[in-house]
Amino acid sequence: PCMSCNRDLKQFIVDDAPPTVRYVPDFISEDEEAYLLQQVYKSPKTKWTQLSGRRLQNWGGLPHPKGMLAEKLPDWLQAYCEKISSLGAFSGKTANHVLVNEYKQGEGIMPHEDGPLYHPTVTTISLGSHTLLDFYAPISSLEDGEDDGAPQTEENRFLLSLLVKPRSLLILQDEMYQRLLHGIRPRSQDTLTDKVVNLSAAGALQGETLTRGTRVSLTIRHVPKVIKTKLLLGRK
Ligand SMILES: O=C(O)CCC(=O)C(=O)O
Repeated sequence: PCMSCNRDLKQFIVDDAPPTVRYVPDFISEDEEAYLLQQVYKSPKTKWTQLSGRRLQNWGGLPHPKGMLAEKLPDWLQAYCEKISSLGAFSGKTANHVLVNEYKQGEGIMPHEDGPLYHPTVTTISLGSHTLLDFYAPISSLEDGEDDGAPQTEENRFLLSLLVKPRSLLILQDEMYQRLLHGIRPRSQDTLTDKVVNLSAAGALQGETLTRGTRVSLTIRHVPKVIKTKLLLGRK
């Protein structure tokens, strides 16, 4: 692993969020963004799965408790997996799985956890549009009388948002990955409040209203448990 990398990434830590958020603005250039969007949209139609509120491409294999039957990543994704991994994001391992999500204006994703099949780090490159990634406290398991009686609505569990701009890299670990849920509200516009904890790092101002367009995100992760196929023998 790259010894200087953790230090290099330190300057990108978002101090006003729980541990640990790194936000790297302009991680890729406009040319790279255009290239990646071109690759996403020239993939076979059959790579897309339509879900409610978004569509996605799965690359690298389907994560499974018994192990992921690994599939070779296309070169255009492998290059970014290696680039991000060389920063030390996956403690020396190389990312081997990518989800491409496409959100049209007004679409989103329900609050969820990413679960135990991944090394507990998620890295995301955003293309095409900004979004707000919202974070929520988990539903409390406290018994009657132990809680404060407030109903556990989504609104009450909402904690903070991160503004992710196009071409940025976001790295979530620790409590932000392991404990909190994340989601994207299905909205066409975002007004930035003091709940957006990385405003200055993202070069934005409180009170600003941003209009969303179509956003494509590359969610790049490491799946530790893989079933190696014959074709992959000899790969690292
Ligand atoms: O688009 C994003 O940045 C979030 C994607 C996500 O949460 C997921 O695919 O599980």
